[in-house]
Amino acid sequence: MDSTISLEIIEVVEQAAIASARWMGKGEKNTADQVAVEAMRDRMNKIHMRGRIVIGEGERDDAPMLYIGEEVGICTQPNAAELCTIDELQEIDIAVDPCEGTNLVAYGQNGSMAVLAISEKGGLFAAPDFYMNKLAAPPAAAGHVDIRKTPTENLKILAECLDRSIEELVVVVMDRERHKGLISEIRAAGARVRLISDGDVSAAISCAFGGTNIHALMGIGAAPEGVISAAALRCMGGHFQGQLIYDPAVVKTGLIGESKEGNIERLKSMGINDPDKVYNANELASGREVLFAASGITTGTLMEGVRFFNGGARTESLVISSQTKTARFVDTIHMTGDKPRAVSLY
Ligand code: VTB
Repeated sequence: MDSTISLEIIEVVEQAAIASARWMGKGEKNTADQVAVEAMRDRMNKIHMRGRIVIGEGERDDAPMLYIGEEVGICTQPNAAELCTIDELQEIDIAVDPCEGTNLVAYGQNGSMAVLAISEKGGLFAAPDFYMNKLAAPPAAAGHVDIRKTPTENLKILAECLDRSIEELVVVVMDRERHKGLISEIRAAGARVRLISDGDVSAAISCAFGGTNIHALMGIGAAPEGVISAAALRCMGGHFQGQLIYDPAVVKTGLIGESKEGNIERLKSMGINDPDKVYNANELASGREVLFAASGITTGTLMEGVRFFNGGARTESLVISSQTKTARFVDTIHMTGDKPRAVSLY
């Protein structure tokens, strides 16, 4: 993978975050998403790369932009051989979520971000638009906790790995009816629960960083975002496991079909013969090189949201690279006004 991509990709998530943040608090989640998609796509198409969207806004018919299979980048043009170097012509796979937590943006709440993951061709699991049961935990617990164990067992293991009591653990869970039992069990085990209304990618990656006071993410969210979370945790050595949910009795709304058998067939047609398989971070983001980038739209645990001022905007982003073994926080001032002016540092 060409190393300049990791620098340019920062601008991709920054531009998506800025576009979406203009719609913060306006109550229009679809617009907040759409403008992020457009901005992300525009900026991607200015990069010397040969990208293919493997996780995006949906199938081509439903999503006019950043649909699954869409090619992005200068090196996808017919005359690419004249425009690009051999390195830049290597095919890469891209998973995007231009506005993760659309409701959070629409209602001006914390924790939304523009996010993506990149790897060489075949390096990211092309997850179907299903739900996924997820378990994320810090590097110290990687490989010790296991989604096949009960939450109570995992909390005991987590406490041991982190050298603290269960009472000192905080688990993030999405506030959903389907998590009623899970929430009761975590509380009964002694840990504390942080309920979020949306945005489990932010919660998952927060597990990889000490000092966030987030020690695990448990529960069911969307599968495509599970792959993006796994990409970050794979680079950081954190724990991530995901198991697809295909039984409408477990999750009734949204992404999966009405019939369990029908869903199993759908998975088979996508090449997934074992619907109960537990995927770990290395399987969901298996590439030799994996790159993760995110920019805060509204303020979250790891990043500030976009702050607009007269003549510009300021963003905070995070780029994690398996190649350089870095997690880089980038604080950027974008000067958009015509007249040069002094920018406050605080
Ligand atoms: C959302 C969103 C998450 O999953 O909850 C979605 O906030 C699906 O769950 O961040 P619901 O259908 O219950 O809302 C995520 O997008 C990602 O996992």
